[in-house]
Amino acid sequence: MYTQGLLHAKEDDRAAPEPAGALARFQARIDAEEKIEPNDWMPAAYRHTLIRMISQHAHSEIVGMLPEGNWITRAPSLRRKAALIAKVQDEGGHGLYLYAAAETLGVSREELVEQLLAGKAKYSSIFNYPTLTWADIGAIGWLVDGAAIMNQIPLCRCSYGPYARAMIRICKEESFHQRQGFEIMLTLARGTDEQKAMAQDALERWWWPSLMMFGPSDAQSQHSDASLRWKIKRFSNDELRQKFVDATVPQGHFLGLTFPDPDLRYDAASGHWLFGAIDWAEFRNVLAGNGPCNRQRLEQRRKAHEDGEWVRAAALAYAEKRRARAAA
Ligand code: BYC
Repeated sequence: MYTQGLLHAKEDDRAAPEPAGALARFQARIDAEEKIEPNDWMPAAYRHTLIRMISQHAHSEIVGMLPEGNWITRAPSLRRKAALIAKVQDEGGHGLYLYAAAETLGVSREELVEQLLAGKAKYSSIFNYPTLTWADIGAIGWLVDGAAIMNQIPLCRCSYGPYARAMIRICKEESFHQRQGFEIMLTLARGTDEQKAMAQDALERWWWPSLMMFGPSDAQSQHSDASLRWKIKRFSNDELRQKFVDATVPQGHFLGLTFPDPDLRYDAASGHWLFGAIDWAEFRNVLAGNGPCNRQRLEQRRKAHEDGEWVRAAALAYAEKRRARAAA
């Protein structure tokens, strides 16, 4: 519904020449920290970068509901169950705001969902790993939501208005998610030996995939230069990864847990925690569709989409009935 009037963006117009002087004026607005709004002129490549990023982000929220949804029926108490249901529901809401933000750029939600279900769209690598124990729900909140916040707080200052505004609310909710995850880890870490071992095992399995969430190293990142110039991104992938490591390692030590990285050490000269080499072959493999859960995640999304067909049909019929009644 947000795409009306913006349908020109549907063709791939990146090769078309930009109007004379428009590019310089656009960059001057960006440099002056003005927000770009849906009906403003923007270079085709800027529009396409945003559609790519916002849609990947929306898909990540929607697929991200699956690994945690898997534990709703097995949460260890009513309080934990209520918090987990609310968190998963928040993620569905984030997906909706983000699809709506993408629609302001001239692409429809139906089209984006079709791309996801056809296996043509990317979503965050992290959601292709399994949730084997209850401690994984703690580790996801603490590490995955923690990494997401580190990446997403700067997106509240993104140059594209609708994305920046959507991110403000999303970040507030993500920070609650991060705290509930840390609290689960704290409870387990202070629990029985078995519970502590469960927390340690979850940290070992989620640590490296969480570092991969920030994307390839700066040397390998194809899109960072343009996105930084356009102030879509405010920090590079490696800068954000380092901020995350610096914030998270002391939290892990507070929990009394050990990071699965023999090279992890504090460097007093730079004030940073230095970490070992990331296994980029594993990252590429997950992106290529061969992670532990890629196939299962897509199958579950396709089934959920088919099961929801009657809801979409009923909502459309209801809207049509209201429209007809209003017109009568
Ligand atoms: N997984 O040139 P680069 C969440 C792709 S959290 C999969 O550096 P860019 C949540 C990248 O798309 C996660 N693909 O790209 C948390 C590109 O491929 P294409 C969602 C990845 O855009 C908790 C290629 O690799 N957050 O939602 O400058 C609970 C080269 O990368 C990944 C967002 O999406 C990855 N980890 O930087 C529930 C935030 N990393 O498109 C939900 C917004 C890279 O050329 N997005 N790729 O085929 C961003 O900040 C940036 O897009 C990224 C990548 C930092 C992810």
